[in-house]
Amino acid sequence: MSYEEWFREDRLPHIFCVGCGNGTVINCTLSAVEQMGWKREDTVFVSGIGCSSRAPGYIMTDSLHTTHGRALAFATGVKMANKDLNVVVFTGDGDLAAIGGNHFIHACRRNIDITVVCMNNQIYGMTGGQGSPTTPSGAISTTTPYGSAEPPFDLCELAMAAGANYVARWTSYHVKELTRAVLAGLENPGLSFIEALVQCPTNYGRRNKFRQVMDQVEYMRTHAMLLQKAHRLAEQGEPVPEEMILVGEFARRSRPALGVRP
Ligand SMILES: Cc1ncc(C[n+]2csc(CCOP(=O)(O)OP(=O)(O)O)c2C)c(N)n1
Repeated sequence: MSYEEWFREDRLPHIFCVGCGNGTVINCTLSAVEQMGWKREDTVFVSGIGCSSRAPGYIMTDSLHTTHGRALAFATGVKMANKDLNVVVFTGDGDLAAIGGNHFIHACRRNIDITVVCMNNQIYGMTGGQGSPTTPSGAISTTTPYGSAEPPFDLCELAMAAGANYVARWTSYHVKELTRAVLAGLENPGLSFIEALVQCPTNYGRRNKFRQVMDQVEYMRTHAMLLQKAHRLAEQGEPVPEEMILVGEFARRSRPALGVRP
């Protein structure tokens, strides 16, 4: 229940649908922030536009709810203006990887000392379920009524290739692992990218044969494969089934970073 110290109860009721996974990610992040011992007055949450980007509104710190896709640009400005601030970005897959894709790769390249938590529901949630850059091939959305014909981005591979210091992926099922990953990201200087796959029962689940909220959570549980296991399989020449969700720590390194406290 550590979120309570940071939670703006006066903002209830929140806008998330019943069964949405975003609350879990907010809770995991606040739990990690609390373990860091950060003070509210030194901590800033920044977001773009989308369901996930509403997260900072429920947190008791100064925050920026910015324009669609531009969260990382604003966060970069905040951090470069005052390196003493702890800066955490909440973003969605559309916000981060579609309209904000360019900001994403350059923030990773610059390796700005901020932590980015992406709630990846694999769809444009807020605008009614259009396909996003992470919509799986074959998945149904309002813009891909016959199944997406495109391959999705792997956000973690992208962040790693672009230069982020810390990269990890978990899901809203993996509460403890996700919290630990956010904590590691907060501790590690440079850009930390944590992808959290989340269920979106309203706009993704009901179109993709997840009739109940728990069906999608169960899917994430049963289809998560530890990165180490995938590497082991690859070494043995065994293919990793395409539908598996690789989870774990993709990168933890110490490239030179921008905005680190002197
Ligand atoms: C410049 C601009 N283009 C489009 C929109 C409309 N818009 C609002 S939210 C959104 C997509 C949100 O998807 P995602 O970032 O995946 O977040 P989610 O709602 O799924 O959490 C879009 C396209 C906008 N607000 N501004």
